[in-house]
Amino acid sequence: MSGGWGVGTGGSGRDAADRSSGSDRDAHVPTSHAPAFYFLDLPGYGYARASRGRRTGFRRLVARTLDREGLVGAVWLLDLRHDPSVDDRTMQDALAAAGTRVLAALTKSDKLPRGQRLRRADAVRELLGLDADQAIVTSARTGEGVAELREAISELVREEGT
Ligand SMILES: Nc1nc2c(ncn2[C@@H]2O[C@H](COP(=O)(O)OP(=O)(O)OP(=O)(O)O)[C@@H](O)[C@H]2O)c(=O)[nH]1
Ligand SMILES: [Mg+2]
Repeated sequence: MSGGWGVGTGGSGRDAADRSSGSDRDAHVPTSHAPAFYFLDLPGYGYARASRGRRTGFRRLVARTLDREGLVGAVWLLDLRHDPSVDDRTMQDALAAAGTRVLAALTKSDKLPRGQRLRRADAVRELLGLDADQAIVTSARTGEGVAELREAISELVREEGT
């Protein structure tokens, strides 16, 4: 597939809460309680064509990433136009094995006529066994679904912090 995938982590959420309670007490400074988080952008896989060494390296990178303390979930970028590839299935297995929460961003919606987008989304979602609210049709070109994706990520991060 042509999409990479990113993983959000929320390791510093508690630190932010600790800091703000201190400043609240000492100086009555209004503080933001927004949890801090960041994204890791993993390289695209396509490793069916890569050397054995690179495949092993990539598998380790994924395993280590999914094992990170404070990992909130994975944003999995999948091209809306294509059914999941063998590599996608391998990634699905890794995500399932690690018990990672997944948001699927079904990308490049601008490349499909409007009428086909939801149909394709349902097909991909069903092939991957994802719930309706786990898959979001997006386009970096038109911005379709980007606000919704942002909100879904915020929700994941918020849930992790409670
Ligand atoms: N039309 C369209 N093109 C897109 C969209 N998203 C990404 N692209 C294009 O697809 C190509 C690849 O995008 P990248 O974001 O580099 O993909 P990637 O999977 O991160 O690539 P690697 O990190 O190299 O594996 C670029 O030419 C982007 O401009 C989209 O929503 N619509
Ligand atoms: Mg990339």
